[in-house]
Amino acid sequence: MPDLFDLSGDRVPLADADVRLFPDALGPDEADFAFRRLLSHTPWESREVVIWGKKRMQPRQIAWYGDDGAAYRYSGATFAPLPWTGLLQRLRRRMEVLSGARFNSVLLNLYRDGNDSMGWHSDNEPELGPEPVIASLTLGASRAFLFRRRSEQNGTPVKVMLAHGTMLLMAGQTQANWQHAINKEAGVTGPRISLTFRAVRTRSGSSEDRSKGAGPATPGPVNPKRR
Ligand SMILES: O=C(O)CCC(=O)C(=O)O
Ligand SMILES: [Mn+2]
Repeated sequence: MPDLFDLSGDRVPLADADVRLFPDALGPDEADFAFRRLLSHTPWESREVVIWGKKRMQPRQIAWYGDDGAAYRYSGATFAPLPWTGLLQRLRRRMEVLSGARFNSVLLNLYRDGNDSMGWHSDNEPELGPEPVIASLTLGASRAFLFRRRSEQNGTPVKVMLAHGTMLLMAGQTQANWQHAINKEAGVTGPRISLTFRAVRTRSGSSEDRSKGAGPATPGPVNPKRR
């Protein structure tokens, strides 16, 4: 657990961004418990995506949880969130205490091994607001989280290793100026789960009390560009 009075995390030196790491967001036992439980109890779904006109299965599995109105829009369809479990609510609370932000939904990604990945994208949908705060918790295998500037997509990416129990916090202008990705990694044999907590503007406004600054009402988020 981090020092009680140090809630700022370790700053990742990216210009025009606000990215912080909290390596001990969960203690080892908490992280082990959460990983095992989520791996076996989550109704993981595989989704189809269309890449260059061809249908493919997305190279990871997902699950979407959140408050009632926090809809998930994906490839033109809208999916209702699953209701919060006790464990996910406790994890959300921990992420809120560390980040000082409020979240009404969480996207779980399961990377079964190093063949699973996530393509370059920014989490910049209007439904997330102009400077979204996204807290991403890693459980299981370590993976490299890559950043590249949106304006310099051919540059060498900045690599941040995300290990079991680590939270990565992205805020401010991060999504406006940078993209991120998880590449395939030969040699990674174990699964990794990431939980990306977000504040989505809701249709009903029912979660506005919890997610400060949530505005009017369109379903969100999740970038259909990401593969
Ligand atoms: O698995 C990760 O750490 C990345 C997840 C992510 O970028 C997303 O869900 O938008
Ligand atoms: Mn993302």
